[in-house]
Amino acid sequence: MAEIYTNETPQEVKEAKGLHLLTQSTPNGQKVQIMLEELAAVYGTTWTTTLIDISTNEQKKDWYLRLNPNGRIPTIVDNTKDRPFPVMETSAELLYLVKKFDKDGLFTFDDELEYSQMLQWLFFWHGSGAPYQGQLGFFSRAAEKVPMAIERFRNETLRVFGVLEIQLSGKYSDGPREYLAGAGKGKYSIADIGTWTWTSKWNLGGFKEEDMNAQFPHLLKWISRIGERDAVKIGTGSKAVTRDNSKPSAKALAEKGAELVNADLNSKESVPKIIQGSHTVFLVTNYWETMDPKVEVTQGKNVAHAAKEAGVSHIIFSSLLNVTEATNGRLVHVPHFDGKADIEKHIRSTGVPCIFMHPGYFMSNLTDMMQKGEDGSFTLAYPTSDEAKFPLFDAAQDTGDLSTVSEATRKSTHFASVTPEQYKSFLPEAIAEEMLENHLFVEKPDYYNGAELDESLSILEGPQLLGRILSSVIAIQRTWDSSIEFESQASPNRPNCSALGA
Ligand SMILES: N[C@@H](CCC(=O)N[C@@H](CS)C(=O)NCC(=O)O)C(=O)O
Repeated sequence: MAEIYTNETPQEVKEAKGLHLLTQSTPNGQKVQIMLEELAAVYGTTWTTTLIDISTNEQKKDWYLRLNPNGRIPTIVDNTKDRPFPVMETSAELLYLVKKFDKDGLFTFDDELEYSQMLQWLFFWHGSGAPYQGQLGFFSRAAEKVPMAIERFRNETLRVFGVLEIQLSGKYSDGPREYLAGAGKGKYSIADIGTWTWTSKWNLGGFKEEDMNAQFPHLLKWISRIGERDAVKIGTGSKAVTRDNSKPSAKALAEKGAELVNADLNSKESVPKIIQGSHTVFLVTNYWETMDPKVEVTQGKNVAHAAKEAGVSHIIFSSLLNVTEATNGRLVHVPHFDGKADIEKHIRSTGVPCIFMHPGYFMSNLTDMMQKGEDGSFTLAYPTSDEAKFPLFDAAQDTGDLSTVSEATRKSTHFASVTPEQYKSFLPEAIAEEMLENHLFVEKPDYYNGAELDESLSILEGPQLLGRILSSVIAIQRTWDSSIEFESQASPNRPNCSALGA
């Protein structure tokens, strides 16, 4: 039997356990993304994700064709079988997912006739809807305009919108319906999911709102009804889960049109929402937000637990040493280090593959601590001798040293060893003891407790590599991130996700 994976298959695809989704947040990708978010909300279903960039034709490469000979996204791979089992074609994927996970039949039907009705609408859109709307997009945006093709696909798209309008208005049945399939007003099912991701983008086909309202009022109401669902918003990226909605990065998402949802790291229930569908979790906890180590440790544990449940492939944690343990109780007031070490222990105990990053001493602290003298020179006053070794770390640039201050200011710089009391007098009372002991720890034993750093440095091959690892993690951390970009960048050059016109 031919190998399902090759050397070119991305490692994260080969190593995925459970369900793995290969997608881009296009109308077809979003069908499966929404379905998974629905299942996650009800049953806690978990999966991992690889984003495929269709603009580079990754989906046409040999490794991908082995999973989906049609060379299109999305594809799901079920790794719980003896041999990884790939599923292609969105409607087949939706059917596979409800069969496997929807134990209570919430998104499908038990009744034979209702089930048949669901299949009819699912197939109608897959075979007679998406291809027309897709081709309308393709020809409308193509550099070479072919009026006959545009006209044909425009008319056919309007015709299939009309078919949905007949069903939803109940014109030839029992009056208006809420959903495409099911008795009475119908029930939300995979037929709606499969149809909605395309029809909700009717405006990209060049249709006017007043015409749509006049011709397809029930279709438009159905589009809004489904668009209100949380899973639909999350699965399409119109809703973004952030830790703090007031941060500039969260605001940037909002400016792109995303609705922001706050996820509270303190709440066990809310953390899975952030982690769901992530490939790798990069965790940074902030002791200084509450200055309560219990809060920080609880947040770290909540994330570690949810990451394990979600089956993520790695946790990367920005950690620190336990000062109390390293000094055998000599320095016991550095909870912003100790708490992180506790979280690290907890992450290790989950068994999820993990990477711990122990950043050195933040150089940004130096600018706060540097005192400018009357003669313009700078003094750095620390409660250590000038022999203490500070592993300087610039969070943005990764490395640097004190001489840069001299270079930048052309003034001399000094180091001053001050007494603990003097040092504390520079600082607000609430943090004075903690910062004092933190610095005493740097002096003795030393920042990394005497550990040899050769192994860590050889992994990093220099600080730039770390930067690269982190930026690639950030790029993939939330499955549907690309959708917002995608919506706003529909361009004639985008290949073959034809709803958006390529
Ligand atoms: N019939 C397929 C269509 C999938 C499809 O056309 N996907 C588009 C994205 S929306 C794609 O992969 N385009 C890239 C290409 O054509 O190479 C399905 O329902 O899964």
